Amino acid sequence: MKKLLFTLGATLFATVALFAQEKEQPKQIIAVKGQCEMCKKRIEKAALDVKGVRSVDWSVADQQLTVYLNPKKTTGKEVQEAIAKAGHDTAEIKASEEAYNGLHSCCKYQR
Ligand SMILES: [Cu+2]
Repeated sequence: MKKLLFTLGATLFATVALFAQEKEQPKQIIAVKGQCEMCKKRIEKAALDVKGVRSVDWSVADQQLTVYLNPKKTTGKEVQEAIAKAGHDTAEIKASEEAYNGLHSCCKYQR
C-alpha cells in the first residue's frame, strides 16, 4: 500500500513537473523598466548571463524585453530575478532599493 501511494505520488509529481515545464514558453516578452542605452546594455547582459538564455533584446521605447530561452534550463522568472539584481524592476520582480540606488544617475528610471 505504501509503495502504491509512493508510485501514485511520484507519477503525480512528474505530471505536474511536466505541465509546469510545458507552460514555460521559449519566447517571452517581459516588461522591464529602464531609461537609456546604458540600461539596455545592463539589462541585456544580466539576462544573457542566465544559463539557458539564448538571445535578448530590450527596447527603450517599449520598456519590454524579448527573450528567447531554453525552457529546460531556465525560466522567465529566473531571468527577471537576474535583471532585478542589476537594478531594474521587471513585471514580477522589483529591484532592491540597494540595487536601484547603485544605478548610474542617468539610469534612475521612474518607479
Ligand atoms: Cu540607463
